[in-house]
Amino acid sequence: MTYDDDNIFARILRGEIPNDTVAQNDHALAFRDIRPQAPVHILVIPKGRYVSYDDFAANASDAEILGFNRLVAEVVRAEGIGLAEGGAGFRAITNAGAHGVQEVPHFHLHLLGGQPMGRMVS
Ligand code: DGP
Repeated sequence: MTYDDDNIFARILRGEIPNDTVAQNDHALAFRDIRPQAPVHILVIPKGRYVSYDDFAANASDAEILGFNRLVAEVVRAEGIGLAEGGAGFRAITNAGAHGVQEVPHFHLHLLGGQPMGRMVS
């Protein structure tokens, strides 16, 4: 798995392309998707160079994994969609590779909410 340093999210992380940042910490950045599929559609990405979820899960440090997940929790809470705060819930999804129809080859988690998302798997 070769990481492409010219992918669009790498360029966002370098500040070469503007983004609508929601929150960030030392290890991850959260920003609004440019083509929202729901009232809340936020992408959470690690700041490190990981192509896909499996790449991140296998190779990121404990601190990176913790930082990423804590940012997810922070965003969910701030958007009012988390169950812990009485929100109506959300969908978290990540696409990987050709069969996952991944467009941007930098690992990202989609957080979708603000409306019922419909059944995906029965
Ligand atoms: P996917 O790789 O298929 O999981 O989806 C990539 C998502 O990234 C897609 O929902 C659109 C979004 N996206 C693509 N380019 C940009 C961009 O330049 N800025 C932002 N904010 N989102 C983008």
